[in-house]
Amino acid sequence: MEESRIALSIGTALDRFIKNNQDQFQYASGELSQILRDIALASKVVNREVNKAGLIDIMGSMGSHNTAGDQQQKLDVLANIRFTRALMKGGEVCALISEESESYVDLNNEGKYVIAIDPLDGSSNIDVNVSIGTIFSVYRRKSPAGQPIHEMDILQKGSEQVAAGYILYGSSTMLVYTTGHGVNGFTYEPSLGEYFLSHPDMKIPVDGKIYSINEGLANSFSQPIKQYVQSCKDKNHTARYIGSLVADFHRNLLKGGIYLYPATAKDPQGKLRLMYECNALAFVAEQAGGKASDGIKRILDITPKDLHQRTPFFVGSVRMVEAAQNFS
Ligand code: FBP
Repeated sequence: MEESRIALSIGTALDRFIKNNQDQFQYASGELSQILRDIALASKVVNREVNKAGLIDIMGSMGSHNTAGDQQQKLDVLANIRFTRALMKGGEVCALISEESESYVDLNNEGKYVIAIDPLDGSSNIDVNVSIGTIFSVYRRKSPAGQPIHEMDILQKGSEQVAAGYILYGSSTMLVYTTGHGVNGFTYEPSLGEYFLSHPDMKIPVDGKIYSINEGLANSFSQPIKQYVQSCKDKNHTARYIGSLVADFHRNLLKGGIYLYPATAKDPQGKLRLMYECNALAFVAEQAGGKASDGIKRILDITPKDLHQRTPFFVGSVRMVEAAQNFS
């Protein structure tokens, strides 16, 4: 037993992987690599707080509301502070778009990158110890560095992302990301404080048997959505809905499936935010061989008009998203 452990390779550390793959990136100058490292570092701090949330006064609401009028959870605010600080440090990032901030944060520097982030997604699950996540997108600014931030730097289409991904704080903590050259997943090893490559070149199955939708809202689904959900039942597909986008997305990425958050009576534009929830997962899904749309249009082709705009979201296995779209 002990002999085999001696020989056991622990795998490729995230830092090493980023370094080894830096040349894949068109603008390879180390800045994007540093941004990925900063996101990984902040996620370790957030992971530590999330893991011991029940022991420290970090549960529950902050008593304030974010831009969408949602109750801000203490961990939402903590995560927003941690990621903002980590991304401000190096000077690579010139502007930050966050679910927790009304407008973008201009970091007044020579940075060439713009970040959109949902620091803690699935906040309704924080207090009940269900998996939650962080979602991030990285863009290059369009206007010359050092000049005032311009709207064209901020309201970029998802197809302009140079990197995107998420962190899943689940039974284990994982960082999954793409820079447009496939998708790789890293598992956090807390005793070493390091992420290691555990899921190289992730691919989502072309078809699946899992559908994820909040059927509690079914009364306000459109007829086509009701028909699509019924078709899943007719095929004895399995319903799985954690209510944490990152956790539902990650399961479907591994097993095949579809996550749908359509337009509803309460949210006629859909609930999820294009800039810091859907664009990143759409990029990851497509890079893993999947598909993402608003039911009609490719998510990555949607030109944002507002930082916090919402969109219906259909994402997952190609055949299932196409089937859902065919009902629309
Ligand atoms: P937050 O970013 O505010 O947490 O909202 C997003 C989210 O919690 C997703 O993670 C999840 O898939 C969805 O909303 C759940 O919404 P609902 O409770 O309406 O099904």
